Amino acid sequence: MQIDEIIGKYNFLKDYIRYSPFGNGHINDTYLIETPGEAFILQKVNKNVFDIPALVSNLDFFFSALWEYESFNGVKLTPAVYKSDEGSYHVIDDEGAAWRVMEFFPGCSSYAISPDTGISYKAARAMGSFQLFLNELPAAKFRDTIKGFHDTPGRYETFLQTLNKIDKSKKKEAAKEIEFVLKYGDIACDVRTLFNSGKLHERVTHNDTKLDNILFTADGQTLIIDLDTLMPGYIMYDYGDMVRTFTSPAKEDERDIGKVQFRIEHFKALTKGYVEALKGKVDKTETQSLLTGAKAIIYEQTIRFLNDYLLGNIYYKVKYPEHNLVRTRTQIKLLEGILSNEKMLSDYIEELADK
Ligand code: GN1
Ligand code: MG
Repeated sequence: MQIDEIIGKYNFLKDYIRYSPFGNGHINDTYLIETPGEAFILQKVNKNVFDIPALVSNLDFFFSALWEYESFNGVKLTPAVYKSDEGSYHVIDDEGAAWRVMEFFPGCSSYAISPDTGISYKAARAMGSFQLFLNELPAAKFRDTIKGFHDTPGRYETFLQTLNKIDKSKKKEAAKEIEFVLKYGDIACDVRTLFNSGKLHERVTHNDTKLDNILFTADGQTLIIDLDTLMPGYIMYDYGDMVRTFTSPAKEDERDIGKVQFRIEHFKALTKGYVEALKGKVDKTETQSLLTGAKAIIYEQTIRFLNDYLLGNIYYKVKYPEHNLVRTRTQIKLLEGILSNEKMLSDYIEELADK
């Protein structure tokens, strides 16, 4: 279906002037639609990645509960999604992809790199406030939009299978990175043990809490976007993805690995923001799992990028053939930063939680 046809399903867009590609997500296609009065975001959700019926059902549930929560608590958590003329939050095209139209905030900012600890604190605090709402939603009503999304042990298994199927020359190109993943397989084992203990509280979680999924509006609001992976999960992964994306002073695809570092002061700021927002609202096992979550998600992301590189870049959008390998290397550097400070980091989390 053409974009024009989708736009035609929203009466308030009928006088639109133009649309243009917008943002830099790795998975979905996003456009800015300008009308004479205001602008909107139009997004096409990738049907090859997401289980669209599950996603539509999750978000219908989420948005129908959100409005009341926001007005009762006097907060705004995420940009509005507007209903089509048929009264639905998503329009499904003839190929089965889902489209949505959302509120746009002129002059808003989002960051690929956290510019200062104040932003790290504020963004994590907003993610914590968002989780307070998610805590009120029944996880049993939500379905997986991607099977095994944050299943670190499962990702590790998939990676081993990939190693068995690719040829030697490909393996040679990424020999060091493969060796790293194999060396730290115990991270996946620890996660499996934690899952199997049955003690970790399953909640509705965001599952893609990277820094650029947090929007800072010109009038000072901090909003959470990119809700496609909203599904049952564990807060350790949401915390972990913030650690992964707030602490490096370099982009996820920085080629100069010397620029990638684990910034402890950002780790502290984001941990403070998140733990403060969720004080008394998560249990002890969850608090104790946070650092495991940080290690797990960075390890998992290393595997995902590397796996995609080895399979010939079939999942992530790439700008050049080694793009996923470059991304793999930044993840490895970050994970090394965490591993060499582990005791200090876990003491810091414990100290905050006990305050
Ligand atoms: C993808 O869609 P985007 O760019 O926010 C990915 C995340 C990864 C991230 C890495 C559905 O997120 O899981 O962490 O890239 N989303 C999906 O930058 O796979
Ligand atoms: Mg996303």
